[in-house]
Amino acid sequence: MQTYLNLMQHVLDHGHIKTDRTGTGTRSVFGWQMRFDLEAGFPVLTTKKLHLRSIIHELLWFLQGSTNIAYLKENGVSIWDDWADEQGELGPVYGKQWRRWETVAPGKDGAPPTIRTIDQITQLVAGLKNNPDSRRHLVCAWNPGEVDRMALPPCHALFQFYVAPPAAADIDQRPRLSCQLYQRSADIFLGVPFNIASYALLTLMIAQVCNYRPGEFIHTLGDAHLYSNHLEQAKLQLSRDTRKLPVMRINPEVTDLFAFRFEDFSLEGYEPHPHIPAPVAV
Ligand code: THF
Repeated sequence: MQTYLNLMQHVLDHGHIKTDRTGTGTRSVFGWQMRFDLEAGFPVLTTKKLHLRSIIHELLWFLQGSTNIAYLKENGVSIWDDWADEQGELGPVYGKQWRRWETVAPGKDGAPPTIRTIDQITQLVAGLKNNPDSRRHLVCAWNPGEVDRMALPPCHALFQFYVAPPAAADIDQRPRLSCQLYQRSADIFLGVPFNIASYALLTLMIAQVCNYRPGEFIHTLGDAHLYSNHLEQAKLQLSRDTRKLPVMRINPEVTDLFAFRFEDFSLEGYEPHPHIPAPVAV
């Protein structure tokens, strides 16, 4: 996770001082990339303790196609509370776009047009299994026709998968599955550690259901910023040494991406430095 600390140090040293929508103020750079080998351990921060429970439930919630925080609340996860309305609704955010992207289907033979929904995740898994070399393994959460109805337009806007053939010397001769995410806006202290762990987990889950080996998670950032009220926390983290990465164990019996439950995951050997609290900018 040294690559994450390098980003943090770079933004502290070279970030532009910018205002932002939340009124908090940031130091920010534009364009950054980090790579994580998913066979080198599970990429979760060791320089502060992360709440894996929230990350797993959030991902399962996205995969259900849900846009209401009720499921999160039932499971004690509060990371989306600040953006939901009184009914717990967030508008057509990630879950909606991943599983039920709406588009107009022209009516046949003079019939009026109808609404067609696209399940991008189901199509993704089918494509990865049936046509691994395709360059179209994409999921897009940024729906320009609907962003103005979202409580928060997606930060992790677009991701792509890639299947690489094994090297001749590899003992495990299965192809390796990698994922690259384009994140338009990246809250380096609070959000980015969540986002890395979340997409790493999604890649492990999809690799398992497709019978591929985990490859890399590549995290490409647009506006990468440290909020002005996170600077002391960032410096504290930079003073800490990194530790051995834990291993994520996933119940090997699950072969349907939508059948995973919270109990199917266990993180082994996670021995981080203590948690560092920080306020979230809303
Ligand atoms: N808005 C901002 N300003 N930052 C973000 O990271 C962010 N997100 C999501 C949507 N809007 C965002 C929400 N994700 C925490 C973590 C992730 C969030 C929101 C909040 C957070 O407060 N984490 C604390 C507590 C963890 C917990 O309660 O489980 C932490 O210390 O990590 C990023 O996509």
